[in-house]
Amino acid sequence: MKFYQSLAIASVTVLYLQNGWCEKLNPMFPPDFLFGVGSSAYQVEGGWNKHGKGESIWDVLTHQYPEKMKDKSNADVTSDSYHNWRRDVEMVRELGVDIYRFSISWTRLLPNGFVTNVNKHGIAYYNNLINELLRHNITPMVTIYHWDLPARLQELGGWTNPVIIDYVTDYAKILFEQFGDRVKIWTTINEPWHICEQGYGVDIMAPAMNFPGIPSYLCGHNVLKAHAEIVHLYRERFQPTQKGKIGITIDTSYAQAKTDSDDDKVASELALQFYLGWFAHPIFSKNGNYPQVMIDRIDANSKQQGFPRSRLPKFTPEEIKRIRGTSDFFGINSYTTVLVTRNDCNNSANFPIPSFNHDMDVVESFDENWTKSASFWLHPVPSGMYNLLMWINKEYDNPPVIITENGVSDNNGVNDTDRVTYFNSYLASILDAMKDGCKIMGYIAWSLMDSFEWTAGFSEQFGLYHVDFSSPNKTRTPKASAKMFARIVRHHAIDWKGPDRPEPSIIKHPSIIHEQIINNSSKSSSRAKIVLTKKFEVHD
Ligand code: GBH
Repeated sequence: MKFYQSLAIASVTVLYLQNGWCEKLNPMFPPDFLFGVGSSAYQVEGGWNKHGKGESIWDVLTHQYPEKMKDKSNADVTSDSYHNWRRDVEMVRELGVDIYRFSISWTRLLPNGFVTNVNKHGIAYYNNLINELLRHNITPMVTIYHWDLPARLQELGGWTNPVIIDYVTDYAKILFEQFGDRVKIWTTINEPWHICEQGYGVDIMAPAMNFPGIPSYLCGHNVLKAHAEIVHLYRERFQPTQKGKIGITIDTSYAQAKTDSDDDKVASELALQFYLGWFAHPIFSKNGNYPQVMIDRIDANSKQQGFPRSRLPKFTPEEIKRIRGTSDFFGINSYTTVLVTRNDCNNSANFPIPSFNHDMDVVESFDENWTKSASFWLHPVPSGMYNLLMWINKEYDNPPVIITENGVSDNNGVNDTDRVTYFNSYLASILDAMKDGCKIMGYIAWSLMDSFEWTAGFSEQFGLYHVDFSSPNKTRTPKASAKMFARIVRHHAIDWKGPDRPEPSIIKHPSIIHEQIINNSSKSSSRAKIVLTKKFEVHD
């Protein structure tokens, strides 16, 4: 037998062994592909006023308006990770993942939001967590801002007031100084669309302002500038010695044209530009700035509505330059797909005027046949993940992507077969996108454990670990999906037990229409291409 033949047989044998003698070989991830799990401070920590922690806008919302939560609950205690961080790290170890993505609570560190008062108990808590992770070779990935704004800053108008840019950069500086010697992946701001539109335009997230059409664009403007300032600070003062990566995490559902009609294809493009492009175009496109289609539509609507200027603020050429390229990777959170069609001239969808939805001009719906989850907005449609990744690839010249959140909700305790199917089918779609050229560096499952799901309270759960919220220690138990995810991580392969993939057909994105609408969009990017590797300084 020739050498290369025995080599081939040997590697096939190894592959089979790695897959645990499955009946057929499951698709595999490259060896340097990173796996992780995520959580966020307000959702898991509890200890809302322990050891000097100050109040955030979520403390205010849940305490003053409990009726806004589906089960009138709050996260005063929740999974109590403030006391259970050792067990949390043990769970991350059990899963065998490379990364734990968590966020830092601004008011645990800076109780009233300002650097004039740094809470040493907050510093100690995150030091403990970070050190325990590193002791077990797990890379901490820290989200600087996951929605829990200091209440004091909200009194100044929160993200609608440009002073936020300085204050959030001050806060980030403390994080780099205190933790940057050990934290090598940072994301600045989690899901700007949710912060701005769900927080200011409607009343779904704190501060629940319910003021459509104006503040959300002011918020977006400041979020983008703040993100850029944090990244410039890191790159100038910390990255040269600390050598970490920093990026943003943006979210969208995939917007699938409801029918094959040109109008519906235009709706798909409009939705992706308004949800994702609003924050991605200024950072990742060749020319920077908001998507042209967004500028044009909001300018025209504002004029027609009698505003003397556009409700979408303008960036100066210097600001456009300062924001563009400020992300070492493209962090994307995505859970589901929506079907889209155009609103019509009569505004039949009855959107408030002015409003984000009226500006976007898209009506969303679901396919009755889609599988359901515990969240009304979340239907598992794995092909949507493929389509979204391909859209990002094309629109922003194939940036290195980290899927920073993906997961599904249920209420089934530890027998979460739907979640097992969800992760396998979404990961299979991600592999398809990688086969078709997308640079996907890593995948972070949402979520490590059951927790407070914002206005849904505890009525729907995303955890790989079940949390018994009625027990004193908030006992954590691995679900079927945790065991399955650990196998995926160990073998770097999909873990199908059944014979078939649930959704084999991939619906390709209508790329022709894409070109018609955004004819001046990016085809290539001068942004430095930084490839994340498994080698993080701190482990060397
Ligand atoms: C992410 O947001 C968050 O980053 C994470 O904290 C959260 O736990 C996870 O997803 C699951 O929701 O009226 O449709 O707005 C994703 C977006 C935020 C979508 C909450 C649903 C409430 C219902 N989700 N939102 S909606």
